[in-house]
Amino acid sequence: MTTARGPEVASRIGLVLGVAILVCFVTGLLSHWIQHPPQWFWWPANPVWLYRVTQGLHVITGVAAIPLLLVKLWSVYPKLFEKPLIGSPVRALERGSIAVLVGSLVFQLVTGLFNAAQFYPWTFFFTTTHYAMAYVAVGALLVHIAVKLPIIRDALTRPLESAPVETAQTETEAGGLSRRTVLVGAGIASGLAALAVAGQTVPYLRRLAVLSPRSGEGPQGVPVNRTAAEAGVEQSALAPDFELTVDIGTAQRTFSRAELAALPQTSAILPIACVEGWSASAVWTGVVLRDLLRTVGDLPDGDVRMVSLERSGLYATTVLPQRHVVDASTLIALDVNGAPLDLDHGYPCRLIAPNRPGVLQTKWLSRIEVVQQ
Ligand SMILES: Nc1nc2c(c(=O)[nH]1)N[C@H]1C(S)=C(S)[C@@H](COP(=O)(O)O)O[C@H]1N2
Ligand SMILES: [Mo]
Repeated sequence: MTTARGPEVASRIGLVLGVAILVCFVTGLLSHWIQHPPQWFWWPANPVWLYRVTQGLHVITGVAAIPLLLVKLWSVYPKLFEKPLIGSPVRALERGSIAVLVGSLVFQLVTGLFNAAQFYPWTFFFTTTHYAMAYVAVGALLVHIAVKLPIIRDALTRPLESAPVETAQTETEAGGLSRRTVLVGAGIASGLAALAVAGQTVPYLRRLAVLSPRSGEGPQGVPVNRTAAEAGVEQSALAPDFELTVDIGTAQRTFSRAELAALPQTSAILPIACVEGWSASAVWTGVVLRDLLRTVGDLPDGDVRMVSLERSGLYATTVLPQRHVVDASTLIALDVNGAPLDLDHGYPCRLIAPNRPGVLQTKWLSRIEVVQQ
């Protein structure tokens, strides 16, 4: 038996894995709440890059956790199959909680990775399942830590290469693999995995983004998540009689693209930060949303719904909270990086608001309406 296995390695890997999971969980909760805000939830419009950072961390820590989890499983592997498999009720409970923990963690990491690659070899709805399973995983993790606390504390306070007598530890006995080697190897594997996805969101790491499906390719220097053809809006977006309707409840007005372009134009440097972990900053130019609303009537004090030319689907409409409606850098963009929006970036006009997930930056706008309370 290679004795580099055991609590010394398991507890140290577990500690780092635990931190990664915690960061991943918290950033994941944030992302979920921004997209499905509970009454009490508050998310600021500034700093504009905050969601870019939290969601980047979500995907990076999730990917970094994969090698760590594998080494963690390896470090305790013989124990997982120790006889009796079930045993006494207490033992059955302990083993059951480990089965739930391992199962839910593997589920979270695999579905998350596949989602980032936009690969869905399953039929359930990703976001709700991934969200619900996060509570299962973290709950099982807390139980696991509580149950193992004496072992963890003991192992962490012992020097790494000290071993209990019954698992006498020498390099040769361990097949040349010392505990330090295992830990350093796990760290390198995890670091490399993190780097391979970090490039899709950290600009100067872009060339390392070998695992990143959308790392900077796309018209006008911005990746595209869903094209106009995929959304079925090519005809309506290019129609010469296109009009954007702005309805503030008490008044309503329509604007052609030329009329929008004739209004005062403002530029803002804002990122598109996709929930899948890629992000890219760009210079957006267009009409400040609150100014556009004011051309129709008094600035309403409610949330505002963005309706796309896209007829159906999850991205056809989104609701922009009031805090973002009144922000001076929330634009109905007509241009990006100095040229009219590419059809795939939302031509004739799209929403771009600060510190919001990409999925809520509605493209191909056809209607803006105040949500009636
Ligand atoms: N109408 C509509 N808007 C949309 C989408 C979409 O599919 N349909 N995709 C969203 C997603 S998931 C992202 S990340 C951003 C990407 O914007 P981009 O393609 O211009 O980079 O647009 C968002 N706006
Ligand atoms: Mo996205």
